Amino acid sequence: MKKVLLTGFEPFGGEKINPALEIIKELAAAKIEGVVLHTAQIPVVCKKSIIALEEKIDALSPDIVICVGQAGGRSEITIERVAINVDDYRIADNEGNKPIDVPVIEKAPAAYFSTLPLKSIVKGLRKAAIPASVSNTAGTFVCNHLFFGLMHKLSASPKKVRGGFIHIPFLPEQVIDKPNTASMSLSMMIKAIKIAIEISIERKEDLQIAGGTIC
Ligand code: PCA
Repeated sequence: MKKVLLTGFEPFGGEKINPALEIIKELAAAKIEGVVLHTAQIPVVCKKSIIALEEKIDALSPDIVICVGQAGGRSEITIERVAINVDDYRIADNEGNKPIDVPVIEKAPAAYFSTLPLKSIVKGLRKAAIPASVSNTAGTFVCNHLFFGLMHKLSASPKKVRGGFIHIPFLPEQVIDKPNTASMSLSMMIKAIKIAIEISIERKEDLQIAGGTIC
């Protein structure tokens, strides 16, 4: 059995819900073959987000960590490739922090790559008729912050733990007052995260297939 830690953020930016949180609530009781699944809610607060995640990782010692966040406006499930060492918040986080051009972690590397099998996950999701792609930016807000904190911690871990970040679209009920904005149903997103967990466990090496962008 593999121990998987799945995290989701609380609502932010004036939204009443965060699809990531709705997903983890639903998946908390789900049965996934070969998996002991643990879930955690993460605050959309700069430093506190990493502290909450680190506490969970230290308490559980998981084999895989997948963090999920809302990327309002995106139309697909996007598997993030890279976390960068910068905070540059266009909006304040849930406690009013608004850092501009400061490192997530002082003296840490400029970036870390996800260690999830990105291409395999995208392929598996598309096979299940779920729109998905690799993303080359997780932004510079709390999601990137948490993703960077995750990969920094895992890079120093004596145990080989794989981890990464997945951004998901709005739920349909969030776009009622946002014309021409993409959304995805909760059931499709739940299915997508389940598939991502299954593939992350199955595939140690990623597929060598193109998933990049021209510009
Ligand atoms: N999305 C935000 C932070 C929390 C979330 O779910 C982001 O993309 O940074």
